[in-house]
Amino acid sequence: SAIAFGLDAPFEIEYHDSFGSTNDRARDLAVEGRSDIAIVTDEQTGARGRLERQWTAPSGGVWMSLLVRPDRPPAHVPVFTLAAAVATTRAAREAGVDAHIKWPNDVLVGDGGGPDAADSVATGRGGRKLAGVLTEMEGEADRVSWLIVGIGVNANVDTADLPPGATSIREEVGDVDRRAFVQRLLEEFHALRADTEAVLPAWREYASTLGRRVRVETPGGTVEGEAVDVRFPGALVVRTDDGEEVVHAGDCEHLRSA
Ligand code: BT5
Repeated sequence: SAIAFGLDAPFEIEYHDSFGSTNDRARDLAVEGRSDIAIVTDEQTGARGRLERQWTAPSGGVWMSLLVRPDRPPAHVPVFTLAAAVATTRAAREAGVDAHIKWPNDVLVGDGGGPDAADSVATGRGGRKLAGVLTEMEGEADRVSWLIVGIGVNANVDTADLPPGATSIREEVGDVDRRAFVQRLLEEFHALRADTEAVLPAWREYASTLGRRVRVETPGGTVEGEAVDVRFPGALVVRTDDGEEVVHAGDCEHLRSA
């Protein structure tokens, strides 16, 4: 294996040099009744983003899916997605990358708000995407049966091998020890899943979305206004001209402030 995964982690680790999509592997293991396992691969050949989008996953990244079975109703699942973004941000910051979270779970570099931030989002030069999270689950009405949290981090990857607007740890600060990075991320995620009350405060601390003008494309239409808070289990509260809207899902864009 390209990475020696003798990790002292709170998850069993299954490592692959190459795989189609680690989320698919995690789903097969879910069907077999497994839990608390992290599938990690050096490259993916058929990785997915949200809404059927493609995810580029060349060799050198941290491409990982966590299979867990939280004793929670399906409605609480977004808090685990936010926890994954927080854990990824902490691991990235420990590696020296000035990472922030764009609602709900994009990890960006160079978009911490302020007057120049909106421009940079539009050009991709400021809000450069370092990582993303794709959560899939199956559940009954009152209880999740399995939850897969897919996390993709552009670690030791050239930006030439990524889509426009993406960045990597290599690009920002140089290569990282992926084993230590994964260990840190898993420890953080493990701590947060055990203490979900801690997720939103941590998320707020790292978010670049709050206090910003945003446009969110939701399944029910476009919502534009100032992002004022995040609310359990992970909804964005947007102050619009007509009052407050609570947005549960969508694609969020940071806009120029005035
Ligand atoms: C995401 O989707 O950000 C979720 C990405 C999850 C990837 C992980 S890797 C392990 C696991 N296995 C999988 O198959 N998936 C998960 P979304 O918010 O929909 O963003 C997708 C968009 O980001 C694409 O349409 C591209 O524009 C852009 N993109 C694709 N690859 C990228 C990359 N490596 N870095 C930055 N941006 C990328």
